[in-house]
Amino acid sequence: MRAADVPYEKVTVKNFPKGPDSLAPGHRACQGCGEVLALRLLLKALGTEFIAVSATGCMEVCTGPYPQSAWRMPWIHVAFENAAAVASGVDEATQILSKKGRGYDRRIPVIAVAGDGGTADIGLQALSGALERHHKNFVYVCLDNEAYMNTGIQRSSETPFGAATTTSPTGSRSKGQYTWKKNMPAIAAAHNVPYVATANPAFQFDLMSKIRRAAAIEGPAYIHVYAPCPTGWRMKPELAIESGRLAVSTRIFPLYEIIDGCYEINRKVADPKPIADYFKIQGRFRHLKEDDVAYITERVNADYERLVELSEKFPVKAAPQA
Ligand SMILES: Cc1ncc(C[n+]2csc(CCOP(=O)(O)OP(=O)(O)O)c2C)c(N)n1
Ligand code: SF4
Ligand SMILES: [Mg+2]
Repeated sequence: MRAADVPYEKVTVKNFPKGPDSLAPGHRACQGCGEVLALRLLLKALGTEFIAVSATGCMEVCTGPYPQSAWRMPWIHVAFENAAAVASGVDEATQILSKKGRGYDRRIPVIAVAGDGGTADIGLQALSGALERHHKNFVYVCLDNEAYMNTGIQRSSETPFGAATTTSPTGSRSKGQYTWKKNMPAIAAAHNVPYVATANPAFQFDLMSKIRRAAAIEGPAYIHVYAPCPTGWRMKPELAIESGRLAVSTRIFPLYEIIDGCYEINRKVADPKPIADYFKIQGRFRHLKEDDVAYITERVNADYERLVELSEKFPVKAAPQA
């Protein structure tokens, strides 16, 4: 079956999952952390019928200080670089056990979770292998807070152009990060996987529906999640959702899906807000001048237009009616 035709239950106001959160309260994330909010919503959408694998990073450190765990399902903490390798092994093992009548009598999604450093930098090789091998029940979630936050805000290949971090500082010789974000959704899609999506906790129903869709599709899936980090972004803790909304309305972080290689933009932005609105609530961009912002705006718009072009040339098509 085409991935576009696989049925799944969207999350709406009416059917919002009830019951206790799959991520227990009392974890140690910073006040206003958008990354832990995204994780909580993702797990809530899935319930507890899955197996989770986490790379080292903020979410693992905050939720699993030995001997405690906030994860209310089987959860494996692995090294920084190998969440995808371990999750793919768990997927194969559960399938073999099931075939032998010693495992589950239904499909069990295996969800690998890692930060941007654990995904786009050190874990990229393991992720590429897992996507290429086409594991059936494998879903990979990158929580992108745009730096190595757990170890003190070092730049990663997902840190946006111009952002200040401790290793891309500002000063007379530097304007912060000088490279553009690595395009992880495009890299994942290049492995010919059936499902790739971007998501954002400010759009909670969209985010929760996407993880359900990813888990329902047979084959590897990749979701790249915008994860606002007030501590690392030098932002007031109450602004994580506002920054998420602005990331979409300025076109900085478009919401889209790539299904069977076809593109769908989930929130079209015909008339984008000024990127300066997004930058002014985050201290990491405080040093940027008007011409820097104009330079970034040009690139952001060009990237968005390319996405629009792809969605027009290769649209996700509904299945023909029988
Ligand atoms: C091989 C290895 N190198 C470095 C570290 C130290 N380390 C642990 S977490 C981390 C940063 C994690 O960054 P990211 O994946 O973006 O997750 P975040 O904390 O930002 O959510 C680093 C460098 C490690 N645990 N293992
Ligand atoms: S450093 Fe950032 S991502 Fe990590 S727990 Fe704090 S707010 Fe969340
Ligand atoms: Mg990070």
